[in-house]
Amino acid sequence: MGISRQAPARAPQQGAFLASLAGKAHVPPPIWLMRQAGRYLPEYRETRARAGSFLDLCYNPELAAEVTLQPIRRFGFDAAILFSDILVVPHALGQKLWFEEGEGPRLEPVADAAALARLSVDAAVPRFDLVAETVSRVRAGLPSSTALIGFCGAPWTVATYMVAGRGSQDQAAARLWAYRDPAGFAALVDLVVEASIDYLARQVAAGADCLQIFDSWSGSLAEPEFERWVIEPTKAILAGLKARGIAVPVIGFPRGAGLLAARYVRATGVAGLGCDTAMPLDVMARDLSPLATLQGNLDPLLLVSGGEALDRRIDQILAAMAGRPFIFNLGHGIVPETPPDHVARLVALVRRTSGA
Ligand code: 1CP
Repeated sequence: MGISRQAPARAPQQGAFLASLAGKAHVPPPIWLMRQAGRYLPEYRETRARAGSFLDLCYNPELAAEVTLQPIRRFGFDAAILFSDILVVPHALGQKLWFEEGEGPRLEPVADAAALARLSVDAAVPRFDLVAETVSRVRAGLPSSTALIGFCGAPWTVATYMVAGRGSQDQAAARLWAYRDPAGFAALVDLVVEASIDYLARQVAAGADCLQIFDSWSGSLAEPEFERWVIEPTKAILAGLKARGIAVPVIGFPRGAGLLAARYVRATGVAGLGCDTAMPLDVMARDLSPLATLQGNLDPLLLVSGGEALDRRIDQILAAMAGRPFIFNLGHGIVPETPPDHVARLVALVRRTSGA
């Protein structure tokens, strides 16, 4: 598990997040939330309105750094995550991308080799550099014990959007292309792998302490396709980073992978596993300890509904993971309806842990 378990470069000031990722059972466990910067925060909505469009915000280093820092100031999370989007990679490669207000992303679909040939990693550099500038601004504004997470979408998940031109429930367009023309689809995935290595390497050079790879749609693949389109490309990204001398820990988030998540960890060498809401943390921990640190997996909707049920679940998760390296998080991204007060309560309850 070579590259991902080495001591991070920032070791002398290492905070709880990087210690947990390196395999230490920290009490209380560190906490951050996927999509912790976003529409549930009034200060985000204000900055977003100033930026213009969502993409303008992603490519504005000053404002993107500001929204990255907002949830850190408000809640004191143990890690900040770069504010950007997984679809910045296809956009930087040259694919047309826009966000329909209230609906989500739209792209001009890539459906064949000719469309693929119009995309290039060289073209992506200026936009990748803007994101890297955001990373260095965030690092400069963060306490040294707060980790900074860089990220990208996993090639499979990014490809599902590139091929369908939008989000879809079944990822049918990409699955069909992969079945009908595996070599053609592999060319698309290889391009995303290459671009992602470059993108992540720039984020690390600019100050990211850790990387997360979001594979939100890995659960739509059968076992052989999961091997080919989830595990292999993720392995290739980790190998590419290692070849560039990059040793920061990587967290994989193969959402919906179920039983295949353990194989994913063993095959890719990720230091951390983001667990979705359905994953039984204690079972997974017994299987994977001490290979990887688990992260997760509170239901984002429980954070919306709150009350005693939320308090109870927080305690159950803490109890299941007591004595093991663990990073508290949600099982998927925070939703816009989340009351900020509930987030504050979550952080307070997790930090109250004595380790008993
Ligand atoms: O109007 C707005 O403000 C846009 C909403 C929004 C936000 C806040 C989008 C559009 N993206 C983001 C930021 C974002 N996206 C981050 C920032 C860091 C953070 O605070 O966590 C990250 C890590 C992402 C990752 C992302 N984007 C994923 C993977 C994680 C997941 O949620 O599964 C995916 C699938 C996307 C695509 C995307 N971007 C935006 C939306 C609404 C979507 C989902 C589209 C869909 O499938 O319907």
